[in-house]
Amino acid sequence: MQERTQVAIIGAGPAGLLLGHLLHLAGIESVVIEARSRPYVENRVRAGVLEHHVVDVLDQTGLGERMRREGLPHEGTQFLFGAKLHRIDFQALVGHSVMVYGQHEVVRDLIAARQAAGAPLLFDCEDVAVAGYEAGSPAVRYVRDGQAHTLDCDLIAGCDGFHGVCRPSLPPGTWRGFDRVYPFGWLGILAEAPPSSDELVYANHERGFALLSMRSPTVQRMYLQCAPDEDVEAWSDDRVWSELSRRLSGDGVTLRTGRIFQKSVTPMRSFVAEPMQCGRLFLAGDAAHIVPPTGAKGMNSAVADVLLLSRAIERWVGTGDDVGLASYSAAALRRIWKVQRFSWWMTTLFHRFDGASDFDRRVQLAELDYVVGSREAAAALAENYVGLPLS
Ligand code: FAS
Ligand code: PHB
Repeated sequence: MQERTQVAIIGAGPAGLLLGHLLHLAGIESVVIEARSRPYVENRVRAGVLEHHVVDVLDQTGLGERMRREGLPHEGTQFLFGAKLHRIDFQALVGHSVMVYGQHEVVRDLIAARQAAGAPLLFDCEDVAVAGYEAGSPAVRYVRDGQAHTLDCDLIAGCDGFHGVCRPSLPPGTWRGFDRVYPFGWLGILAEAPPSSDELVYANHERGFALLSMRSPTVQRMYLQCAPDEDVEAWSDDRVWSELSRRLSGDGVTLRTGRIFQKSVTPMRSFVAEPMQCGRLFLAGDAAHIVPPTGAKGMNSAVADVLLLSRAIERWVGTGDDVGLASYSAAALRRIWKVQRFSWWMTTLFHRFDGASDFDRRVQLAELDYVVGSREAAAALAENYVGLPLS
């Protein structure tokens, strides 16, 4: 079946759904094509911290009501090392804060908005493939309910994540990847227990990193550093709580435990694809780059890409001027490399690296001590954490 739209968006994660939402508000047609089911996408637990410009765009585009009601504004964060807590006061240092509101909640709000708008959002699409984007005749092929479809379009937004089909479809020799794989992963849990702290606690402990986060006044989100291929079945609830209590032991932290209802292991990697576009195909979000979650930048970077891309598409559709599209990749990469640096730096600051010498360990602790003891250093961290300028 032959169909047509202005923009074909592949992937219904934060990047694809927000792009569709912004284009709809600009009167530009799009079709979102998603491989998974709606329940799968809506229940996929990932990021938890929204940068201030993400909060702003949700507020400004009619998506802020539930976030404002259920989200948790955070004006600072806590660093724990040497059994001592140190607060980084974002609001005092840089005049901005962040919002703790689960990525899956943002996705649910975006899906609800798209359904309310009656804009096409196709779940359970199989055999998705892109074509014609170099020749100026972009099209997306997919199978749904056993029926083969070809969607002709003016351009394709590849928002299909790190394991999608868009980046691998790029012709060899037209792009290159930059990669760093870390020798550890995170064991993440969701637990029915009130937060053990009012703010996030990032812990540097000799046994390894731990992070105390939350999703609501009754659900905690916690992480601990583990092997990249850790067997999650080897971690009973008791073992998880015992390890977390060792790594989060320190003044003022009282771990509150409860039933763990979700456990998973996430490997850690930094990756960037350059360029992020080819002809009429534009990559955004994890399709183009991934970061270790230590700096809470994954979803926030996807939103930054989409804000750039949507403005470029609106200019092109409205005036025929393609200067925004032509410069999209360069502009997006300029910001994403700064985000990569910050995410890499936060990861090196907090994790235990096997093989690190005693000297390396002392330097790591000295850097933490410097950051929490210097207003300028703390402000530099805060500026990155709450969200670098969009351009
Ligand atoms: P996404 O991966 O969210 O969305 C891509 C969508 O495309 C998916 O719905 C997928 O089903 C779909 N898709 C894939 N292939 C397709 C195909 N062939 N056809 C159609 N659709 C296709 N970031 C943080 O900041 N903090 C965290 O704690 C954190 N934890 C994470 C844990 C895990 C396990 C993972 C994988 C990532 C985590 N991230 C975290 C990063 C994460 O939040 C991403 O940055 C964010 O989901 C990026 O959004 P998208 O670019 O939309 O990609
Ligand atoms: C989370 O709540 O999932 C979270 C928060 C901060 C991070 C990473 C993950 O740096």
